[in-house]
Amino acid sequence: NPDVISSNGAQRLLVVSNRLPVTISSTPENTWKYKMSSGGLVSALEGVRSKSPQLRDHMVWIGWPGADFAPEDQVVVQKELMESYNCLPVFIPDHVADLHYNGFSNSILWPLFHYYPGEINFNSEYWDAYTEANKAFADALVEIVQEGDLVWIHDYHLMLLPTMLRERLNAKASKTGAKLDTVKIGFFLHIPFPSSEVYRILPVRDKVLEGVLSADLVGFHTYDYARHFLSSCTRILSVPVMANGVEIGDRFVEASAVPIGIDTHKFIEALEDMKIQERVANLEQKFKGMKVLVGVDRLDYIKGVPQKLHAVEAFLEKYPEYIGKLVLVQVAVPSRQDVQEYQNLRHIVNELVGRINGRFGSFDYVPIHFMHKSVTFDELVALYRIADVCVVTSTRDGMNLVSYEYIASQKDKHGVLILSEFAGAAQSLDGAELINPWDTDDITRAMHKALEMSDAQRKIQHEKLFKYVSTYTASFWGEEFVKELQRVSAKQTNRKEL
Ligand code: GDG
Repeated sequence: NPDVISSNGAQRLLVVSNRLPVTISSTPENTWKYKMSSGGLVSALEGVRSKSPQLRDHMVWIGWPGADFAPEDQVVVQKELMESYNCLPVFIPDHVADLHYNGFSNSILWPLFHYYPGEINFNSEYWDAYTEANKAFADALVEIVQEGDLVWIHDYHLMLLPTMLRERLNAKASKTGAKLDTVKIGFFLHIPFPSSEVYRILPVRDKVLEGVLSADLVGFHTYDYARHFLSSCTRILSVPVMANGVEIGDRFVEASAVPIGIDTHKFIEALEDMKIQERVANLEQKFKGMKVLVGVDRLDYIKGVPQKLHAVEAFLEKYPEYIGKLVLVQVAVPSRQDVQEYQNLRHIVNELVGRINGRFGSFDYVPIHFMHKSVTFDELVALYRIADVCVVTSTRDGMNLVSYEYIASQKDKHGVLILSEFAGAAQSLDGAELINPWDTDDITRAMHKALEMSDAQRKIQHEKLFKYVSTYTASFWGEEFVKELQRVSAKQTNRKEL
């Protein structure tokens, strides 16, 4: 039972995600090296921490540390993570972690929730590992959760955790008399919640919903996802559902849209950085006289990279005057390479890039610059900055932060965003050119419109988008969710007292 933080009356926020935001490696001296990772969730929570004095220094992050460790190393790693990073590791045997992450999470829930039911291959070994990993989290949490804590659980890897935790807290409360019903649990889903007609394909559809329904607040990026979740609850569990939540016995589980954002400031500051400005000048020189389209995606089938490539091919066919004058710079970050579908996708994309470059390219002209690797943050910002158009063709995407980052990086430059109507971001980003990624003509039409758009029109559209992105930031999201959790918690308490 690690000494997390003594409760001195201040409310604590326990953030739970599958992966801790710290990478651990061993050194030749047999010690451990820790590196804090950056990312949307990390900056959102930094925002919550810096803006909520009440929660400052009272935030603990709980998650899997990325690998299993020998028992003697577990003790050291746990102590060092806790002391320096306020992180509590949940140790999971490697084979369970693999079947939980690559298996049930990424080979079943991920494809199904993104409307690819054909890709799922249900097996009970995956499900057992998913259950076991969620139990490991619940067992670790019940040791440290105290009266009045806020527990914020993230994403599809941990959908059974709210109920597993609640059951353990109830058992502990009846043994010790502690008022653990004052603990509030929030759950946020970063990916879409599919229509109930798709969701009900899942063989364990009832267990997964029941797993979530002990949360007090369930958050989604969009109202549609919240609505799909509520319809699934009525249809599958036959529980009474209202416009904003589900009634379970004497409890009300609120389902809300709390859309995420980015750390806009980080991108705007980067534009002032001399190193990045040099890189921008360098790239502008390289692509002089050309129009640049940019794409930045994990190489994942939901991101619609083949659809984007087909559209560029069709565009060059339809508008041959652009041959030699238009490039697509596509960063495709390797992702989940242990999963078969991702290997297949890589072959499809390689073949398409080769075909298009072979067909339209020359010694002096390469239409598709394809990078199957991740680039540094500086390089990413420089790329966003030089691009005339950013193209997002996800066939489904919880939100899509790349579109937000492009808008931030185009401050005062007014590049155009082409955005799939199937990305959550399409519901917030009024001013983007929305397209249906399954309709190649629609994408090529939008590309042509974006490339030919007048400066005045680009300015109008970009300024609207920029205002939104710099108002609804990552820290705004984090604060909103925590405030909402505190608010629904207060409602629950009042309800009980009535
Ligand atoms: C999930 C949901 C939802 C990408 N390549 C590089 C790089 N990136 C960074 C981007 C961006 C992030 O990765 C990708 O975020 P997205 O939101 O676009 O997509 P997912 O990874 O699928 O995230 C998604 C999100 O969760 C949050 O809730 O929006 O819908 O699927 O920040 O910049 N960063 C660097 N080099 C790269 O090569 N440095």
